[in-house]
Amino acid sequence: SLEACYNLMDFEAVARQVMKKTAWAYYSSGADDEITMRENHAAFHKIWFRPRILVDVEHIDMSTTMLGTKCSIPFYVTATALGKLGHPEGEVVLTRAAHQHNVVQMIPTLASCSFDEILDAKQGDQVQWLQLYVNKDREITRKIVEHAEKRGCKGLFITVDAPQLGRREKDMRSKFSDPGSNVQSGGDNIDRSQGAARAISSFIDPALSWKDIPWFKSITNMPIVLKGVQCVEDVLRAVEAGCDGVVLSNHGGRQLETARSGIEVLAEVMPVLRERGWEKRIEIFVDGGVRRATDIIKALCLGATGIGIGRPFLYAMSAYGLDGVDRAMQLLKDEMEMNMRLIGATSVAELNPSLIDTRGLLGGHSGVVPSDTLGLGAYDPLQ
Ligand code: HOC
Repeated sequence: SLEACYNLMDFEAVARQVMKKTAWAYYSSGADDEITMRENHAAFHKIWFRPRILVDVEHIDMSTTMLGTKCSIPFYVTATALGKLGHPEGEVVLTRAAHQHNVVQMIPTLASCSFDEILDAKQGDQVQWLQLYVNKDREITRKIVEHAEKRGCKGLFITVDAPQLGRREKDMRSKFSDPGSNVQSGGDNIDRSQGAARAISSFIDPALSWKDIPWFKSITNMPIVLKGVQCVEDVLRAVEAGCDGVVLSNHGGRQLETARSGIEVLAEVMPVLRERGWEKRIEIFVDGGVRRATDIIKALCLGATGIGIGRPFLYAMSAYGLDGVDRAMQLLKDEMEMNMRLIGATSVAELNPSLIDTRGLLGGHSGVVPSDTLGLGAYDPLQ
């Protein structure tokens, strides 16, 4: 039952039971042997806290500013495709929950609902950003961007880690027939025999490059954020290109296998930005593997501006609809307040690198394949 869900992993366990097999395969799959997907979460366990005692922590303020907008909490609903695979109403369920908790929502290009349905579901001064897959036909992209800006979106997140689709074998094995309806920009000339991801992604332009950034800047006044940056060199290049932010992300472990976790890349990026005095020139977001508020707090200590959460909210929605996402967000908020108290930090601004020990994270990689892979990749023959 809903009340028996005490953390984000509990929703995942319920979703796995109740979702259609093909839908579960699409949401849960990662690339190849799913090593990066697992590492995304595991990397947080390599960071330990160095809390401060005897700080007056009666009042905790979790508010922050992201891309110039005041937000009540530093996590956001990141873009995930095909919301109707999990719930008949799709992404608007996430919009409603985000409103209830004053959480920012990133609208996915590959949503099951239309953009306007998601934009219409927005209430009051709720903040939404747009995630963009860049179409081979730039006029389509231009129209999407202009429309989103006109309808009040406050940030443009251009996905840059997917010039080609990663191999999600779990998804490929499931013979996909229902793309969750209404997928935008995908066209209908699609091959549905190799999983959901392949079916919806053929319009995406693999020729997208740094040369396109000035064009994006010329067509919108929204802050521009590159989503899927994976090393400090590209963060520096994004600053030089005039981008407002980057998301350190490997696409939930669904694209390049053995790409590093976002949190590890964050630990590489922040010292270099600080050394150059560039940390105010660009906002650094991170996603991937976040399941606990302690994960969020660790990223904030390292210097992240905001933390994206994708699958957990999809699972909560798939398991219990709006009530599920509502509870998932509340649980995270409660965890966050409690853990900030236990660390001895009363505001997001007080979270800093001295509150964490990152030696375990920075010790390099063993190259050992996690034992649960058993050489079978993502395939579970017992399922
Ligand atoms: C080459 C395009 O984000 C997913 C979605 C869609 C991926 C498109 C990749 O399944 O991760």
